[in-house]
Amino acid sequence: MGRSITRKVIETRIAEGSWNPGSEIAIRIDQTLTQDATGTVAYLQFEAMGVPKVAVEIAVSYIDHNTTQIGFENADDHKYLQTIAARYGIVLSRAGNGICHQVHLERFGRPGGTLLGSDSHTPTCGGIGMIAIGAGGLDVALAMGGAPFYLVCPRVVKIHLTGRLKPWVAAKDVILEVLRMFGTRGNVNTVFEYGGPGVKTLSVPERATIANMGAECGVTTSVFPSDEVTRTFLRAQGRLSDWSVIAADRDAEYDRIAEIDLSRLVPLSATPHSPGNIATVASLQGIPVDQVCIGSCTNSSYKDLATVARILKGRVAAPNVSLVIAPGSRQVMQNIGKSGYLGDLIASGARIDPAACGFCIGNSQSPPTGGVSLRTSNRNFEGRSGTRDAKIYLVSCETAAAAAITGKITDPRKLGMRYPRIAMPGKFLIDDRMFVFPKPVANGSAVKIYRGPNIGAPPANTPFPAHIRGVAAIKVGDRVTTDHIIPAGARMKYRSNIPRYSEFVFESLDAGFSARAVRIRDAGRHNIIVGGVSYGEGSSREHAAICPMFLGVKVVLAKSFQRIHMNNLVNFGILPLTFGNEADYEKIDQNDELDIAGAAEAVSAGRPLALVNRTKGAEIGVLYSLTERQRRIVLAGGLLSMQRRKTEGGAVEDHE
Ligand code: MIC
Ligand code: SF4
Repeated sequence: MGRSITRKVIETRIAEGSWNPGSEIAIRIDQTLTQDATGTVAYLQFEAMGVPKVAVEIAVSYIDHNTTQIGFENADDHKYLQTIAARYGIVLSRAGNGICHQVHLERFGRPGGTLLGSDSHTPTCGGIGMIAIGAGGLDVALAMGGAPFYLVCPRVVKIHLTGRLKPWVAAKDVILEVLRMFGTRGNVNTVFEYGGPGVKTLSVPERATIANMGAECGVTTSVFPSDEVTRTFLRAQGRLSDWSVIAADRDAEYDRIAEIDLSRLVPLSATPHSPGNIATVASLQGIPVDQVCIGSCTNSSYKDLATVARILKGRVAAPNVSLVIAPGSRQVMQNIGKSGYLGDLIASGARIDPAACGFCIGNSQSPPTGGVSLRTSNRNFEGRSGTRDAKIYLVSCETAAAAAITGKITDPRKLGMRYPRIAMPGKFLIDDRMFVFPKPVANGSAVKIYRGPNIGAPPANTPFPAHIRGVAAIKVGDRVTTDHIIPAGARMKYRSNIPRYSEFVFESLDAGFSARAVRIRDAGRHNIIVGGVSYGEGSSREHAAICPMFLGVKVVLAKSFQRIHMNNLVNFGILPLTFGNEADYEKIDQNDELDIAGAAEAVSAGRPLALVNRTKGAEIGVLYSLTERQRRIVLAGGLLSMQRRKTEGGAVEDHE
């Protein structure tokens, strides 16, 4: 049997284990990326490792999330990141240069390579034939230091594309169809590999849109072949030498094959409040719209914005619509400027935001109370927009532009216009001056690291307790996202200040949680979080583990976990447990006392645990699915504690 692309790329990078879906493997990482919201803590941890210089082919530190600087905190963080980059041989992409995923695709991604990024949408570069994976900042810091990345060897699902998209149907509709087919749960440790004759009809940015939102299905990553279309894209980027063919063998083996006929797709939307709630745009027609936001790492390429410009040309946004457009990169902004499309967008009344995450992460452009916002981004979790009761619909650029004109949700096929076909530049205007490339100073050690008053020390933890004497400090429902666990938006400026940021854990669900957890912790008991299915969906932010750790959380007991978040819990010494019988979720209430006698010893030996609800007098079956390496990390109180103790010559053994 032949090999899939996924298997080929992974097998050439394998550092531990072998190709055997479901088992733990470690792979070598060629490139890393960080962004400013996860980057500061990642680099604090990197510094703590004592590595003199990054050991990967290229490491890029992007400043793209917190560019609306309210207060000094983010500005300080950016200076810190700039000095860290100079010191350790990292490329810095300055604020204004664009969103990490879009810029990485344009300037650094290369077919057949591996990329690890501290952002859940890192798989965007799967559009160019990379195995690109999102992870917590600590995992990325380790990779920058040259360590391999541990993951569960994935099962590979082929998504076989046939046909060609009809006018007004876009790549966004393809991934919304994938979300309709696969949902947001049950796809962990899986790679979506695209193939079939329909692939060649999609440009690299279109493929990137599809790979980007595979994150919403919870997959490890998504990947496309690298072909002539990829070559054309890389040539237009002046990077022909980075091109190579990446293809699956004809008889490649897959765990499952799903087929999508592109010509049968129609405009779709993810309706409030989950990227998995898919409806046809036709069925939503007529809903009045307050806001339209176009951009984010999903849909902000040259072709996306040029298409919007052609649709809006000569028109002005409907009076009830606030129209916001954020280009994905400075390169996109410069190129739509050069070809005149930017002028059409400005003339339509669009407010042009900087090339950054902006509205997508909720730190600007909040919709009105109870408002309807159509967005081309990838997440519509409740409250993420910055307005708790706003209703966010995720749509293609075409559908967003149609609503901007009509003021209500409109199937773009009903606009009565000819579909604008965009001629792509044979060569983009390329201007790399907003990157700061590191100077080959000997180990950069002469560079002084700048630390503002908001930047703390890397977070530390104590070893896992021998016995858990816990309290169910909070009980939450299904699909609690990392946005619920630790909010982004206006709170994101505290990313480098763990004690302060920790005050906002579960803020939108229970504002009293943080203070209660501190009381429980200070009374000498361990905090336990009780959750439902798919706990920790969404972002890769390790703060959703670090801040609970700071508040004394030792265990999260849930019906199921999202992959990146579960790894983050382990990395910070929090034990992720699942219910042996999901119905037992009902046997726990908030404030119940939950004990696990001999927890550390049992985890160390890989033995089953017995959790007793002392308040209810009930025993609850709990499970953990951790490799031996992960068990050792939890017992040490997290990866950093384990490394520290190793350097200090402590008793805790190394995880290697
Ligand atoms: C997001 O889209 O939620 C973010 C903000 O990009 C996060 C990263 C973060 O929280 O900093 C992600 O997707 O990983
Ligand atoms: Fe930025 Fe939004 Fe993409 Fe996250 S999803 S990286 S916030 S643009």
